[in-house]
Amino acid sequence: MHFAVRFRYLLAVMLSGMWCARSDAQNLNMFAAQQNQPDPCYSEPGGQPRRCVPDFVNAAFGVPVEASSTCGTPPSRFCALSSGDEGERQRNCFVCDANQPKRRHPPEFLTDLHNPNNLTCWQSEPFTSNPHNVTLHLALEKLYELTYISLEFCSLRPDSLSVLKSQDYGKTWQPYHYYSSQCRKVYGKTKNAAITKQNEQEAICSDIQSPDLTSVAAAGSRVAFSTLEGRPSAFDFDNSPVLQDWVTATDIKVIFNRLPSLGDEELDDSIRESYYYAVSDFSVGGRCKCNGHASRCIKDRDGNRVCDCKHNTAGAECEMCKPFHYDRPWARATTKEANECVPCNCNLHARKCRFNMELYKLSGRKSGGVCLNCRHNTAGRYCHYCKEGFYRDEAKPVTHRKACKACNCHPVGSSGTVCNQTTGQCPCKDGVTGLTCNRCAKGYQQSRSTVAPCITTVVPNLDGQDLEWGRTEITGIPPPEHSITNSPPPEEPSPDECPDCSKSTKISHKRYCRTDYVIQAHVLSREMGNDFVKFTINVMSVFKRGSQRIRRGDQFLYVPRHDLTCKCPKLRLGKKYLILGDNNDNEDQDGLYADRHSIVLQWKDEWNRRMRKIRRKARSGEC
Ligand SMILES: *[C@@H]1O[C@H](CO)[C@@H](O)[C@H](O)[C@H]1NC(C)=O
Ligand SMILES: *[C@@H]1O[C@H](CO)[C@@H](O)[C@H](O)[C@H]1NC(C)=O
Ligand SMILES: *[C@@H]1O[C@H](CO)[C@@H](O)[C@H](O)[C@H]1NC(C)=O
Ligand SMILES: [Ca+2]
Repeated sequence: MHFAVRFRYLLAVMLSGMWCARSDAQNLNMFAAQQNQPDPCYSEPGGQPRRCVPDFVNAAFGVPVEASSTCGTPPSRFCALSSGDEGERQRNCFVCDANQPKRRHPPEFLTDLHNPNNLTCWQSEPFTSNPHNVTLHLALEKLYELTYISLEFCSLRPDSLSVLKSQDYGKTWQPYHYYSSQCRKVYGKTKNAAITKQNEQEAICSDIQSPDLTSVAAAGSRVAFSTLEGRPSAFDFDNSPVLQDWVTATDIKVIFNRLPSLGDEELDDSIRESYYYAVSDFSVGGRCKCNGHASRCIKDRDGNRVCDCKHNTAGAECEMCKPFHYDRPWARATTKEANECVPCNCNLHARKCRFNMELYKLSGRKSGGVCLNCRHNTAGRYCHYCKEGFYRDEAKPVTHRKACKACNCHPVGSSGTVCNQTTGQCPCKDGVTGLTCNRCAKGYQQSRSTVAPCITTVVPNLDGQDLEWGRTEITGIPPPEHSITNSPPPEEPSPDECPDCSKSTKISHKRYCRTDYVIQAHVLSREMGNDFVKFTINVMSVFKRGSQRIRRGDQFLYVPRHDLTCKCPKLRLGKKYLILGDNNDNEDQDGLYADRHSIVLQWKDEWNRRMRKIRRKARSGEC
């Protein structure tokens, strides 16, 4: 930054009176003119983000200044000193009167349009003792990055003055600069002290030449403090947070501490009339602070001055990333790097995200955004995969609202509700197949059991059967008739080979006592073995438990194949039976046993009461 050069140029501009003014009307006009112009915050062509800054302005222009002392109420007499043709001191006296337009010297004249040919001056009240402090307070109502502060005097230039700045709208103040002919005596500072990298935020005291009393009244006597001059990091300003902070202020205060002595120790009235401060121009050169992310400042809805932030930034100074743009940390734009804020990648499934430094570092400083509240059944840091119970529909883009499909795992055929998130395959029970586990695999046949909905069969099931049970179907409730698939019945034996199993249909107490177990069961499926047919039954009620301690639920029932072919007993799939049988002595079989000696009767609901009655009687010892 060729600061000194620019500063001199600016000074020249200011002194020539062509001062570039800041006013809202003007800003509006500038805005209108800029409407069709390329946005300086983006490269042209290409639209790449790049550093942009608001115009360099006199931030004080038109801004009201608060003065601790202003002449004119009541009117008072002043005498400006000047030197006559022969070097003698001349007095040029006038009156300050706040009520007379041509004799007013209000604080507005500090920051009005500066015309060197018609100086308008603010003027303090005359004071009776030197030193005497008078303060000017300029509130910019926004953070600015200041390049210089300049004061032009209308009459005698002060001998000592201090400049302070605030970064918090006037709550706290820190010294910015001192001017004095006696730095050490007045401010306890070394005159023109050197600034090193270690004390770049230190206010220094510049020597101010005691004005030659013969030319004290020369108009245009000016002091100007440049904020960066003599500070080593000024040439690497982009990379110096210390100096970036140093030039930042919301408010500037100037305190005039004393005038040079006019030589008269006793202030008589004639001298007294010459002791006052008068300033024709108070300028503050700088830019609205936007951290390189805005090319102008505007007024927001509440009338506050704020940056017109670009690069996905937000805040009065574009000092943070705007919502949902937290994929990398906020940074000030530099000439090399725009450091724009980057939106989180949530595949259109989330509206919120947060920044995570750990993840950012792990990614090689590329991405630190973590999506919050992924919608559309998505999950993950980028909402990039499907949440449990859903799988990716590859036919749709990952950003699609329906990119994730419900697993819809069959409640009976699946052993869980969570499918493979890529393929959608539900976890199927043994013998069950299909994406949602809704069919019996080849070589399996549908049973009525929810535990083993498909069981192996000797008769190959070439097509596979659809499990048509609805979600509400649970153990014990019969399926719709049409879903029952009967496998071919066992081959018919010749009637001669069949025993006479003339059946008693009477359920007597005696009969109850004579058998080992009495149950009500639902026949679910059938599996052919060499000597036995293995039925899967659902035991619905147990009236007598037998030595096998029969419990309710799905289990096997073995029937000798020969007996079955003789229809002794007769068992049909999907039907309910009352079965009175004996304990199974075959240790190879894990289930109940029935044969031609058992009583197997198709169930009638009225038997419920009857069976309970018998059971009660039997339990009371009557067997
Ligand atoms: C000087 O400025 C004052 C205040 O703005 C104005 O009233 C006056 O007319 C100006 N005089 C000249 C000669 O321009
Ligand atoms: C004037 O200001 C100086 C420096 O800020 C201070 O030390 C001094 O006490 C002040 N004098 C009065 C009369 O307020
Ligand atoms: C999901 O299926 C794919 C393809 O068959 C397989 O590679 C992957 O391991 C499965 N994932 C899980 C969690 O089982
Ligand atoms: Ca003025």
